[in-house]
Amino acid sequence: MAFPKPPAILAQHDLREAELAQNPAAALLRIYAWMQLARTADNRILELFRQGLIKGTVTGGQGSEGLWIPLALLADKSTDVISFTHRGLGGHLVWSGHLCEHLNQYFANAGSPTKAREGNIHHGDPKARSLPMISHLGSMLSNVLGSTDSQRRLGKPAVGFATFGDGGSSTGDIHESLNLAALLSLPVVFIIENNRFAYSTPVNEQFSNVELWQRAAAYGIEGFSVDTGDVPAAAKTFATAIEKVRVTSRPILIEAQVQRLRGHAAYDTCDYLKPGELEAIQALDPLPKFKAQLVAAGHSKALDALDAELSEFLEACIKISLATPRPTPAGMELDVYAPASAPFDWKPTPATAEPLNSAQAINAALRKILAERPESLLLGQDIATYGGAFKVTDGLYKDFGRSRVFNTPLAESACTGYAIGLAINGHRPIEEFQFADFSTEAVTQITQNAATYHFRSGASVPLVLRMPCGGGLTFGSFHSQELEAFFLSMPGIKALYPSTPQDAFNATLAAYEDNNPVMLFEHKALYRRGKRPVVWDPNYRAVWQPRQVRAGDFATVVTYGEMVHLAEEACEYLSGEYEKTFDLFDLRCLSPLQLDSIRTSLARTHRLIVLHEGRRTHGFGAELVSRLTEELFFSLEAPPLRIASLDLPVPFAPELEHAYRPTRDSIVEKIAAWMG
Ligand SMILES: Cc1ncc(C[n+]2csc(CCOP(=O)(O)OP(=O)(O)O)c2C)c(N)n1
Repeated sequence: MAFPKPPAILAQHDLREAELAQNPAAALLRIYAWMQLARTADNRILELFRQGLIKGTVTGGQGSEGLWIPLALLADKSTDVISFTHRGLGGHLVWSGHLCEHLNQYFANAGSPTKAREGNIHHGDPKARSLPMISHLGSMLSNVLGSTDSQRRLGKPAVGFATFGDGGSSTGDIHESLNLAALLSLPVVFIIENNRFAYSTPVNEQFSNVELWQRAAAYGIEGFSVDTGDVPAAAKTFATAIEKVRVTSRPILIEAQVQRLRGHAAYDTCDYLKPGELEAIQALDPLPKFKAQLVAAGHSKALDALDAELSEFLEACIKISLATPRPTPAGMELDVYAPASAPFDWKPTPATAEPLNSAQAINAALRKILAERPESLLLGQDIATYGGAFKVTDGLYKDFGRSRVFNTPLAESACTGYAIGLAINGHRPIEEFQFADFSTEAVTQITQNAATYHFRSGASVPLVLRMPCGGGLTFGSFHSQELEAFFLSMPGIKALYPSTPQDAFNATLAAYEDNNPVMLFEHKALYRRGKRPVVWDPNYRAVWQPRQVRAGDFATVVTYGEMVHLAEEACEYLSGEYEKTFDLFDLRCLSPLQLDSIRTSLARTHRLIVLHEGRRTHGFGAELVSRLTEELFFSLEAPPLRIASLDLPVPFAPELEHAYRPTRDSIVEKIAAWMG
């Protein structure tokens, strides 16, 4: 069905600073038209929700239009980056798309830009650099930083708009993002949409008695407050600030005073407000005040005609969106991941003539990536001059410079969000976590944001997360963990776990060229264990499949990481002492699981042993056993054996850690007991 033609004034999505001075009437009428459309659309969406035609909830922007409309009109939408808050419908309308598409999102129908996989205002337009929000307040800022930086790296004069509420201002991500933007000198306008409430909680119960814009000084950036109740004045202030940021490339923090005219969301009864408080807030509504200014300037007739035209357009759009078919589940599972990329055109050069350990093999792969792929960059703590805690990035900063290899502050969440922003915009960042354990600081960005991105928006996030993991090195609870089961219970993440230098080299290249977030688990104990020749392997993508390490017929053994080496030793011993041979598989790819060759083996051996270093309960082995036996259960000749670490935090002392995790001897003992 064709979308209705918008009123002529809505063909203009832009407003330049000069226009406000030279032709204020035209500029202000344009602002008014978009504000009125946003207001009436928000009001009608609320009614449609109350009629049960819109599900979930709706958080209207009534009272915030004096912020969103001038801002979105003033932005250079051919290059700038934004992520709106849950009150920014007006901004979305200006930025891109037809009103019908936005309504389709609310109706969650077949025409929804998120294919109805997300609700209400959780959409954007990644191709037009409007980044779709996730619910977790604070999380979108760092994405804006990354995409803005990506635009600048591509030579575009972009400004980013990182927007959040007074409630969101208390999250850690806000601090991390402000600090990062100031540190990297990113051209980002941070905007606080201060409506003085987080749901029912007033600002005096959210933070101590400071004005939010004053926090700017702590980051060494400019900050100020603006009252969006005076729309023409606010528009001028935004215009000046945006152009200043565009030129100076220094971030700015703006606290925009707005109103929240209809409570937090559709279901909010507002009974936490004092008597008369809601009426007092509603008396500050910027739209009637703005309209009165325009009427006083002689535009009464034009405004009446415009209001009627906008209302007719809105109703026509609602009609079309209501008639759009309901969505179907087709393609949902396929869309969890972005489609595979074609292999990159790598130069077929060997990593080096010398044998390498795994740390050196990863270093060689990273060097190859930096040399051959201009969109690549490396970030992480201490990875530049120092070469990383495990020296895996040794020498790369020296050879490729700070723009490609750079240190980050201790801000895993914002740095991951920043990397996501870079990735959405066409760069391919590789982020090193100093220890995999610290990735828990970035759980929201990894599992809720990056991992869900393609499913909900269709955009790819080609991002490699390097995870130095594993124990046996007396590093204690917080530097030794295996977190694969923790992360991979969430959909949308791929994961490789190499156990040899050649696989480490291949896995780094394979992870890099994938169009999805890929966790690269690197066992720290393997970094320096033994050097092996590492060659250019045209079949490097085979690391996405298991590797058969030994052949045998008594049982099928499945493992990965450092345990591959212990399993080899155990199998060797058992074949000598017990004359039993084993099909031993190094899984290599933990997500998405590729189990066909292992299933074929199990169909022959009828016995399954699963071994891993992570904890047993809810461990990765539970999934492996289940997947491998659900079809072959009745052909098994023994119950599957699961060997894993104890259900404990990783203990520190060597004797305790030895008792905690599988060792060659404990593996032999457990298999021998199982064999009976
Ligand atoms: C990190 C996080 N915690 C809790 C919530 C639930 N929540 C949704 S909106 C909201 C209030 C947000 O207040 P504010 O940032 O001021 O935005 P406003 O709704 O007032 O525009 C809360 C608590 C959330 N979305 N994210």
